Amino acid sequence: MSSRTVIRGGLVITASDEIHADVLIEDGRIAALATSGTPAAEAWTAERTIDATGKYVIPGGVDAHTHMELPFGGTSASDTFETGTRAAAWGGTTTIIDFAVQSVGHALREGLDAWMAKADAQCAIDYGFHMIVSDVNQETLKEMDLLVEEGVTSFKQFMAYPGVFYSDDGQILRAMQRSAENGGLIMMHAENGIAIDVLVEQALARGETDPRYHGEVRKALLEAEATHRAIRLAQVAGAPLYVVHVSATEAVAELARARDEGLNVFGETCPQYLFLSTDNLAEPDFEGAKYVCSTPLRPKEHQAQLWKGLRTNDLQVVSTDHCPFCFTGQKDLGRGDFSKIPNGLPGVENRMDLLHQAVVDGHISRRRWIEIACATPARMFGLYPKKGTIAPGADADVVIYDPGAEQVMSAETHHMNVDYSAYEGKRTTGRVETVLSRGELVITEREFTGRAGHGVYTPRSTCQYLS
Ligand code: DUC
Ligand code: ZN
Ligand code: ZN
Ligand code: ZN
Repeated sequence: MSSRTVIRGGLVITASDEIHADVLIEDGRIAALATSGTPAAEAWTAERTIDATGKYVIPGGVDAHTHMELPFGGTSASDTFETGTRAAAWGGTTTIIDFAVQSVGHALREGLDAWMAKADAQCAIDYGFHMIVSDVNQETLKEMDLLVEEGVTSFKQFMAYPGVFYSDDGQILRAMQRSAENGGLIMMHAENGIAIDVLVEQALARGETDPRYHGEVRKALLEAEATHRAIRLAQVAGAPLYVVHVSATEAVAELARARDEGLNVFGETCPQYLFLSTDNLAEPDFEGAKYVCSTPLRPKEHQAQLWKGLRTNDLQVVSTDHCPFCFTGQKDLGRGDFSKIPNGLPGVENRMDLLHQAVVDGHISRRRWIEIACATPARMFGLYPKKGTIAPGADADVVIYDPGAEQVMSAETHHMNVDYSAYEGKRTTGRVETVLSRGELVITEREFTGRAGHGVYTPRSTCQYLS
């Protein structure tokens, strides 16, 4: 039995177009678009009609960087796949790509199976996985080939966190060489963790224990140095590179130079680096702990360069690095020692709205909003055009967005399972009204109508900027 929905009268915005069109959805996919009011559109019949007059009709967001339930620093990120994907839907995101973690001494497969089990039957929206490679060895390298064939086509490595996720330059080079052969994409956490650990030790010895020192020891120069090194290792390996959570002006400059040289180097930044700064880290009474993440927040001056990078395409993607820890009971672990504050910020629910606010503020255009939040992450990680656009054949992952609605971000009203908002009290213009995932209503006029288990695991092809 076929089921049809038609969305009438909205402004359909994709990365490439803005058109006043009706959208016909059939059996979970976009069936057709037709200019509103024309006989072609008027002729459609459907079981369900959604009036989008005065609203935007946009592709569901693709958040290519989340950490539901991530074990970190003796605790675990507070959003489960159930709560985190529900919050994502509230925020207009219909696909996440989370990170399965390989433990040192164990196979990639074990990590992937464990994360598949955590997510299975829990998610409100579709999801995929990248694989965190913590232990590069001959077996791991062989497993990478198999995972690429199966649809886990991207691998995160860490130049930070010695003793936990850390890879040395040799391990990085080997994984990059492998990805050059198998089509995988290496995602790099670019910070010189060995040098940072020395600075952490010295800061603590001086009695510098407050959250703001987290930002001081994790220096922009050490992000830039690692970014440079990752780029050159990738160049030697003949592999593409995607640098995650870029926060420093100096790191953007490294990416821009590499791209000018014609290298396949890509960069992601996150809303926290665009909207927050070291001023937040310096908030008194340990409140700064709410803003401890890595890479760290930077002085405000860095924001202009990040916006510019997004406009000039030296940065291509905005993901959240959503990794929430409650202020009470989790961030707390680092009272008296900033290095014990679990790293990460909540944000999966806020990304689409914050980037729409950036449209309102004149930082980016509407189409660029959709490009950096939907289309490019889908193409980068092999999900396009199934995800990331509104076009015949695409999954009907669609958001009806009210561009004029005012809201105030707050822990009182958000849906993430965390006891604070990184954007508490921030006023934004624009709000998600209705969300469809493969044609099913997940949010209906600001009510959750989805269910855990609607979201399915979605295997991915290789990076579509390379083929
Ligand atoms: N950075 C964070 O802030 N959290 C989790 C891991 C990371 O690299
Ligand atoms: Zn094992
Ligand atoms: Zn990281
Ligand atoms: Zn991350």
